[in-house]
Amino acid sequence: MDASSNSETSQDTLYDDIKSFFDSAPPLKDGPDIRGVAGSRIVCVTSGGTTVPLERRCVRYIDNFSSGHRGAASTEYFLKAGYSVIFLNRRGTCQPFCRSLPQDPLLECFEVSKELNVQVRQSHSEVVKRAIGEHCTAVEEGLLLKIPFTTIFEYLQILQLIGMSMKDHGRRAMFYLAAAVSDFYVPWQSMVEHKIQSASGPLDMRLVQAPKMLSVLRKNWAPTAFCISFKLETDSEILLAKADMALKRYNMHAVVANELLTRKEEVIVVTSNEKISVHRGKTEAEADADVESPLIKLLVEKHSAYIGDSDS
Ligand code: PAZ
Repeated sequence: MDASSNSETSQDTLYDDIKSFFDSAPPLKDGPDIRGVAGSRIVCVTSGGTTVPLERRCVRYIDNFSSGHRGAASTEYFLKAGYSVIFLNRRGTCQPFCRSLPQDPLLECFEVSKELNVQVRQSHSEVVKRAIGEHCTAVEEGLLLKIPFTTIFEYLQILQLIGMSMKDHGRRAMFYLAAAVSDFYVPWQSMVEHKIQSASGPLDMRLVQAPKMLSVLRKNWAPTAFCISFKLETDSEILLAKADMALKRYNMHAVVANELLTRKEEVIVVTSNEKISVHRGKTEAEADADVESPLIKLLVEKHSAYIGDSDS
């Protein structure tokens, strides 16, 4: 067998795996409707981690560490840069415009006035007002659409629907795939219906590899969109090699490489001809106090060059 027929075979296997994933996944309750999203440039920001259910009537699931901070902060910077954002986010993780809110428990942020009106405590009122204002404006003007997911089944089905409906936006569409998507999962058809019983002894369960959807996103769902994926590692020795590999294998326009412990301080943007290290500012007051600020600035420039290339 020659090299080209080898790669055709692995491509066929990938398509079979993807088909069987979608055919067997529990159908979505409601599909997303992105028609109301306005604006000339549009980005789909994915955020937070997917869960892997172990039972159909799910009591137990595998989860990961992702807080959704990267996706929420990036969404704010994309909105500032004039993009419309589809924020595909894990339920219960960080939301845009909420980062500055007080960490106090909800009930401690409010008080009841003498007239029995509920009001935000004076100490919190400025940040709460700003967060509500910026959030409402973005949603009401059709610039921010938030779509929640929990499981890997929901996430990949919704991503496919968004991908296919972004086709019309051509090169003006971007995918910014910061979600931490499970590499392994239990196929729906081999998952037990009811809660796994401990009386049956040690748990022996087979997880299969999740099909790599990035290549179909690029090739079939949204072939003209500008695609940025993320690569997280805990071992700095392998990080850049893995990011390079992902760039080539999935034909991404850029891969953002980050390490678990330093992900809020530094990321490295890997493209086919450069590796650019992006840092956050040293003080809270600086314009780039979040690493997402200079990161989004850089990616917006690269996206503009990509759109410009096609215009010329
Ligand atoms: O969500 P968060 O702010 O806690 O972390 C962000 C991140 C590390 C999940 C993201 O930057 C990332 O690398 N996502 C891809 C992870 C992966 O390699 O699957």
